[in-house]
Amino acid sequence: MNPEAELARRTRRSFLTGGIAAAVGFAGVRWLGSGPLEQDRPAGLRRTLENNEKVAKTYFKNTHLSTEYPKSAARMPKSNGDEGLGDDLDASAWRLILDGQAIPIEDIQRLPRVEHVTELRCVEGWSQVVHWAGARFSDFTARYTPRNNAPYVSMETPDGVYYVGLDRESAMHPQTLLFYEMNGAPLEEVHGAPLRLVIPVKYGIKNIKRIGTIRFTRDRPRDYWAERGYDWYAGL
Ligand SMILES: Nc1nc2c(c(=O)[nH]1)N[C@H]1C(S)=C(S)[C@@H](COP(=O)(O)O)O[C@H]1N2
Ligand SMILES: [Mo]
Repeated sequence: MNPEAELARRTRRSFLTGGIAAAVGFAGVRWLGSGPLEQDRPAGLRRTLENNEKVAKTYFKNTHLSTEYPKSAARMPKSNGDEGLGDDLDASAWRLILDGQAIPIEDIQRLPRVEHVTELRCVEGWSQVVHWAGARFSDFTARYTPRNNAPYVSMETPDGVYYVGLDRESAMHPQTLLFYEMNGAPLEEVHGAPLRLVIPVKYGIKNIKRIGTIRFTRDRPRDYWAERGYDWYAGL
């Protein structure tokens, strides 16, 4: 066998072995309480693989989606919080900064457009159903940082005055959008133009307006409201 073929064969083999080891590891818990192992191995293994699929599907089902409402229920929320919106926006100069890339708004608008009607919930006790349209954060990530698997995401306004820290799982949630339209109209400055985050699995404080910089981080990022006594996770 030539060296490439041999390497390919070994890689395939260790991949398989690894997969089986993982499956068996999983099955171990079940097998502990379910009697004879030896004769049962092929069937057991088969069951395990079926079990893994069930676990994956259950997990998928459990991925909590925030309630969606009809478009007719959407209204403009009051403008609440203007930290980091102090300077007049120069829309033509704005770029989203990510890992040394400067991305114009047009590039984000070219990503698949996604809409949903969900509730913005402020920790102060009010909420408003809003119709948002933009790009999924997960689509943005796939396009601009395809191999990044850092556990946290940090987002800051261009002036660095307002900043949020997010766990990767919530950032990658299918309803988390970088959005540029609100209730069918271009996003207004007071609501975070040119680009803002909607993350329905979190309270309003995490829905940062006028995003300037995005970073993927190993350590938990600082967070404006967490530093002022609110819960860092701020999940709903
Ligand atoms: N840059 C920035 N984003 C922000 C805030 C802020 O002060 N500055 N306030 C947050 C809070 S507390 C809420 S409830 C929502 C309010 O969004 P709205 O003004 O569109 O209703 O924005 C969030 N995003
Ligand atoms: Mo808020």
